[in-house]
Amino acid sequence: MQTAHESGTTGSVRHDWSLTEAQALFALPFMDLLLRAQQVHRAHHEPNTVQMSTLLSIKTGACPEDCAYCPQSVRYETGLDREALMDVAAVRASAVRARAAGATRFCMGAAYRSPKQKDLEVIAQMIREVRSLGLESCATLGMLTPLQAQDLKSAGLDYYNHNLDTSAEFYGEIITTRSYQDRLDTLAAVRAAGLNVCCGGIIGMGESVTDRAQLLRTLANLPAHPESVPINRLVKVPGTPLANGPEVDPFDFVRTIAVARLLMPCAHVRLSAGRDEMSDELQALCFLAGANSIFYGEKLLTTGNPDVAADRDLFARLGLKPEALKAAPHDAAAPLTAITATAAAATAAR
Ligand code: SAM
Ligand code: DTB
Ligand code: SF4
Repeated sequence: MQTAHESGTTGSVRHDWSLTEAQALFALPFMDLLLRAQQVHRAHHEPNTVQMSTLLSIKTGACPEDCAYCPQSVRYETGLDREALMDVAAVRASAVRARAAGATRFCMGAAYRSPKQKDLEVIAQMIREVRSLGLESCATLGMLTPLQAQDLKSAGLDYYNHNLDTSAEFYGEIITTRSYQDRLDTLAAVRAAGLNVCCGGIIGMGESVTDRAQLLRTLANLPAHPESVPINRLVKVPGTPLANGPEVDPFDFVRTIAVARLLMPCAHVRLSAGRDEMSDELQALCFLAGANSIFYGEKLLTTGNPDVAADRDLFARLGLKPEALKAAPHDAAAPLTAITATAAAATAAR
């Protein structure tokens, strides 16, 4: 008889995935793939438990990069109001609201190619404020040098988000102003600084299944798997070059989540942008496929996200609960377990 390990149901942590192997997973019958993904999920994670991050755009629009999906690029007419770097008190107030709603991580996003030193000093203060509230901190500020990554680590940053977005082969169709290698270099700097890595991609930009397989195996074959893997479904923003792109078959989106789960068993796979246009049933399939993290709160960076009441309702209907922090940051001002317990109780009461 085969052991669970031999039949691939526990999911060993590997860094040598071939394209053929990843493609074979995408080609599995849907039910077989979901079963395997849920088995591997349960071997590595608490079942029915979802980590919740809240996003805030701390500097919006006027970005010099040309990412074809992005409403914040200065090159596209998307009608977005640009906003300078927020002040620290306003960011703190937003983090307080996120914590009260039940988020455990607060992610600050800035429309930069790379941050300037004077801005990093302000952002370091924001990070300290977020951590003093007992929240995990995350930032996504574009490319970083090794020294900048170290400065963010010194300020207390927990996670840095920097996505590969797609395969190296398809990348040039989407972005021309920086290279795939630039992104890998930033990820290496983030890892070397001792930060947790949040890195994923976008589905629905016209990429092939092979591109999706290549993206996921590139992530899985990094020296260490990212701790968080956001899988975004393209939000088609009018005015961007991808505004009229092809629809993604919802089952293919679920398959991508499942393959991410199988290739990176210990990672938190985040069902990220695009949830606002997903049915409850599709989201439930994504959780079944191994997604165990979401962006929580009415807004992503500039586009919509399901409101808190809708997510609490969905969690209650599916029997899902928010993940508690494993250990509160050093200077936590409030016990996070109490906050998540309150959020869970609110959910259960619905
Ligand atoms: N400027 C920084 C950067 O590019 O790394 C940080 C912010 S950027 C908006 C963060 C990520 O959001 C992108 O890498 C992309 O994966 C995702 N994103 C942006 N626009 C999106 C859209 N319309 N739909 C889905 N994901 C999107
Ligand atoms: C990620 O992978 N998705 C988030 C976060 N990391 C920064 C951003 C999604 C942005 C969707 C478009 C918008 O709201 O501007
Ligand atoms: Fe700028 Fe980031 Fe948007 Fe690209 S994804 S245009 S780098 S804000």
